[in-house]
Amino acid sequence: MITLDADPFEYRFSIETAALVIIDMQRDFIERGGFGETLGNDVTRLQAIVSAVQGVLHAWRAAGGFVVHTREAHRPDLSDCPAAKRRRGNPSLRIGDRGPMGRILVAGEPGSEIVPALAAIDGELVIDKPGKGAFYATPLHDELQRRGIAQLVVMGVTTEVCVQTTLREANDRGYECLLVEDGTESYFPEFKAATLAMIRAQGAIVGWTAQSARLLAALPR
Ligand code: C5J
Repeated sequence: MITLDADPFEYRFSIETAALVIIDMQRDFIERGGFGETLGNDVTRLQAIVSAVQGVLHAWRAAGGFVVHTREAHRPDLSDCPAAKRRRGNPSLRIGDRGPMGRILVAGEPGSEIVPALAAIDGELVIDKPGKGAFYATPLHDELQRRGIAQLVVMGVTTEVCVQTTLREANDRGYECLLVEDGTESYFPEFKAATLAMIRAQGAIVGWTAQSARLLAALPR
């Protein structure tokens, strides 16, 4: 069992029963011309965490841990995209429209791919999800249960949308979750800070948080 100095108190996990879950580190959120930018956001904030996420990913792989990557990506016919989701907001391009990286948030298009520095390798699970949460309408829970996973170490974007929704879904399903503070980011710094505070409040009501340096120091080499 590994014990991590986390907030609001120690987080315990074993590399055999934990999964590293990396949420939506896709070109559509992180690069210019994707979904994030069509909504008027500055994507450079998200680009800044790629190296921290990569550091944890490499250390987790070296420790022999299981890795899950998620992508917010719809079927090409958009049959899994509610009309209300497509209508929402005032983006310059809507889900399914063609942009500089192909059709926005559509599986198989260049924009829906994970950024090259974090691409999945053989043996890692990649989940395409139609919602913000990674458990909604996906096989994720079954895949984790099948492998005896009980703890999730989570990174990715954006902190208050897909990351927070996934953490809450996971918590309700009985997983103990740690969010890596410098491995997640939002287009809005105040939303990131509020999310971290909400997660660890009231005695880890949703989960724990810690800087990646603490996790890296605790992982077996
Ligand atoms: C958003 C996400 N923000 N991955 N998706 O729409 O957080």
